Amino acid sequence: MSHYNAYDSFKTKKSIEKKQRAKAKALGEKSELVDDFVINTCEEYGVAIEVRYDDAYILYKGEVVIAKLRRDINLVCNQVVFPGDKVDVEKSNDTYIINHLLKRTSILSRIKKDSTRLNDVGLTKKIASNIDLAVIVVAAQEPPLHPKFIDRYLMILQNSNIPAVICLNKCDLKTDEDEKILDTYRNLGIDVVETSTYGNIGIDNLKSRLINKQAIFVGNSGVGKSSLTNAIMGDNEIKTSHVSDKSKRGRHTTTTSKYYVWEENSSIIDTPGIRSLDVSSFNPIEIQDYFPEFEGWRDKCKYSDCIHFNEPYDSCIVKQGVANGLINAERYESYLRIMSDLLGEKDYEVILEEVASRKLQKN
Ligand SMILES: Nc1nc2c(ncn2[C@@H]2O[C@H](COP(=O)(O)OP(=O)(O)OP(=O)(O)O)[C@@H](O)[C@H]2O)c(=O)[nH]1
Ligand SMILES: [Mg+2]
Ligand SMILES: [Zn+2]
Repeated sequence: MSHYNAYDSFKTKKSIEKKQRAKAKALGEKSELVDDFVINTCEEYGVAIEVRYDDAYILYKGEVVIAKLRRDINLVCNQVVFPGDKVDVEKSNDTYIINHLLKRTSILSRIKKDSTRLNDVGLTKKIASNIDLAVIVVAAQEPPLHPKFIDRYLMILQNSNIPAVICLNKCDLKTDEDEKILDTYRNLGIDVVETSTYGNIGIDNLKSRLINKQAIFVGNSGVGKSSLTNAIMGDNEIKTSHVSDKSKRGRHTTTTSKYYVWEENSSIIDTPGIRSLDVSSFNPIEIQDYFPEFEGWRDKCKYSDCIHFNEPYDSCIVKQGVANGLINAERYESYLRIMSDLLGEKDYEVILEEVASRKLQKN
């Protein structure tokens, strides 16, 4: 890139906005729910612990009952009710009916790429409701720890207004490299807990974060979400499986999200591992808001609308901050990857190389 052209930047931004609008339209959810379905309170509610197509398993008055959506809601149950949802159920004859849904405090959703469609429009997949705390579970070594997954989870959670902690499981395998990555997040003020289900290390510490909360475990397959749920539940009822030897990838053992109560008022939703996290519904211009370490630098860039991507090094204080070691280079790499995904420009490596070469010149 030889020079910076303000008009090019303007054009890029216009095209970003256009793309975003089209996507938002395509993603727009139809509100087929009848008006009186969502209510504020009810006398005694049940909590959805698992939803399979048309059946919701509801924890109600101390036992698990199978319930169906009330007739006039013309949707499949798993499109309407998610683990963690509070519902007003009624027994009629031998079956339970979900008459109302209690207003949610939060909903965790992600965009799922729809491979059956030719365009790149994703589908919003809702994962769980009423979450007080999300635990981003990662593992030392198996599968390898990559900041890019953590960063994307942090974005999605922050966007859903859900507080997050990071749990490094398999700390029995921890390396210095893993420690360095964790330090980056500790320095950002994020709570990091280390655990090993082998030898019961750090489990009480993790429990202290989860007490009196409806929490969710998210993270890639094979990191040990179900093993941790087992360790907290104190039994071995949940299926877990070995990470495959060759690829060090998990095997997607858990297939649906499930809700477990481990203490009065304290529950965990164990979720299936996901391979990639799509952040395509985010506005590229706002991605920097999810990188608090850019603050204090980003407003000093030469162009007030700098996105710290294609702008020249000399005009971008964020790039200079990375080269000078003031901003963590791995986090900046995550930022560039996300930006290049969103902008459809694949050459983020060129940008990285340039910043790294400036670093060399300096030394
Ligand atoms: N070394 C080590 N291995 C562990 C630890 N915790 C779990 N594992 C192993 O990691 C593998 C995967 O564990 P799971 O609990 O099934 O992982 P998961 O995150 O639930 O995976 P999905 O359900 O596929 O998303 C199993 O072989 C566990 O025995 C740990 O603390 N240390
Ligand atoms: Mg699992
Ligand atoms: Zn900049």
